[in-house]
Amino acid sequence: MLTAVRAVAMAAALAGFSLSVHAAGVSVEGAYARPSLGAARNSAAYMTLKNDADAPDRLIRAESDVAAQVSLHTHLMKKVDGKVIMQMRPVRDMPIPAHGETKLHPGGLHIMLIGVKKPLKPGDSFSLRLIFEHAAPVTVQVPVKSLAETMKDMHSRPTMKMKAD
Ligand SMILES: [Cu+2]
Repeated sequence: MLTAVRAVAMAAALAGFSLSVHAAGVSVEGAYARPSLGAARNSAAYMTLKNDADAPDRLIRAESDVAAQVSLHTHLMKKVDGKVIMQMRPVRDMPIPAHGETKLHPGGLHIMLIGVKKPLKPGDSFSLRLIFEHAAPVTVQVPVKSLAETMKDMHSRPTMKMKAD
């Protein structure tokens, strides 16, 4: 039995493919971006990052030709003169729990596109490459949604969620 398994493994190795059916890593679901507005020429991309590995991972960088600069951002609630305002600030990375997911959404974590090279309108799409600490890089095609659709997603609250199983 063992020798048979070893023989199969060796044949697989010689054929240049791995016996593992599924490579653990990070996958991306529901990616979209908001349209760029006015003269600011900024946009933001949102998505769910799913980690099916046994160890936590992190999104450490994002790259795209669509904008002059691509940064990882979050929103913070801040009290200024007794008024609560929402402010963006860069983050070093976005942790993704083992067998869990991290949701990027309006009002929370997002990938900031600073200085888009041409205005992004609903129906447009662009390519975005995500680089992780451990998992293989993932390139996603990101469709641009309308502002109304983007705002709808603002109510989905939790930024980080552990899979309950
Ligand atoms: Cu931002």
